Amino acid sequence: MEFQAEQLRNARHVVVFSGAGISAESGIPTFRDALTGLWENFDPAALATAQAFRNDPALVWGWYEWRRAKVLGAQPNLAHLAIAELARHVPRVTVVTQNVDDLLERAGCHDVLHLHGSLDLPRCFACARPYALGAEPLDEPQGGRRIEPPRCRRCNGKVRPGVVWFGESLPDDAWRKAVSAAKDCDVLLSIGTSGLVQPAAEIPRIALQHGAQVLHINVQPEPVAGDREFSLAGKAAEVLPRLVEETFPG
Ligand code: BV8
Ligand code: ZN
Repeated sequence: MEFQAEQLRNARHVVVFSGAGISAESGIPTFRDALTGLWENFDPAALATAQAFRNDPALVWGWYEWRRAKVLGAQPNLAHLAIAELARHVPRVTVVTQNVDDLLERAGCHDVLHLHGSLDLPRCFACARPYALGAEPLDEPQGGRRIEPPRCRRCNGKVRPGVVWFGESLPDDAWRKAVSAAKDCDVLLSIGTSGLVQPAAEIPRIALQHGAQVLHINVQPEPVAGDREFSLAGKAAEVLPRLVEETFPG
């Protein structure tokens, strides 16, 4: 059974849940593409953790600055833009992302819930004071180059990336809002995520449990169960604009 466009057309509240796959066509490698993924030279368990930062702050800060430079040099793609367009037609759209880039905001999405933080909000590792990044990152270093983290103006502590590392809890506010939206929505679009990382991966399941239709958009066909879960295989920047155009023509 195919996902029907009118399910989206008649929706009162849609949740859009995104992962690294939605930024792939903006040139930001996902975590799963072993050969080209962000983690090609690094083991996620080794770098995206507070322990890694304690062990080698310059390596971890350098990795995130490399990623932040990639995002600054990237543009939102047609998938990001299609979500902003969808929000102009559906009475209520809640955008929830696992991504730490700002491409959804730059595409015109508002109140994006970042479950795993953001590259643009670094803070002091010691006293948590927010740190204002310079306008331009260092020119793009080769991935993996060490860059000494800046120091906190208040306590001289090392500045850390504003992301949620493995073993760290998700921001309370974003998590609570995401769960509440998943419980309330009529349709949840899950876009470009492997669904491996917990507890974020629970969001589509919560929506399904509360009666929503769930549509997975992924280059890999997703295994689906029951009569309210669907999968559309293809690239987000191709499938999503077509779905929005078919649902809200003209
Ligand atoms: C917590 C920020 C506890 C950092 C990230 C064992 C079993 C289960 C769970 C655990 C376990 N051991 C540990 C855990 C918990 C752990 C976890 O889930 N580990 C996993 C690896 C098993 N989770 C945590 O630690 C979380 N915290 O549990 O806290 C706690 C509780 C109370 C008090 C204290 C502590 C925190 C997890 C957050 C980690 N931070 N990001 C950074 O970015 O560096 S996760 C990071 O990886 C991303 O944010 C994202 O969430 C994840 C990657 O997943 P995706 O986004 O799905 O991307 P991926 O590359 O995997 O997939 C891309 C998909 O797109 C693919 O399916 C591909 O087919 C598709 N695709 C590709 N191109 C396209 C496309 N689709 C469409 N179009 C395309 N063009
Ligand atoms: Zn400080």
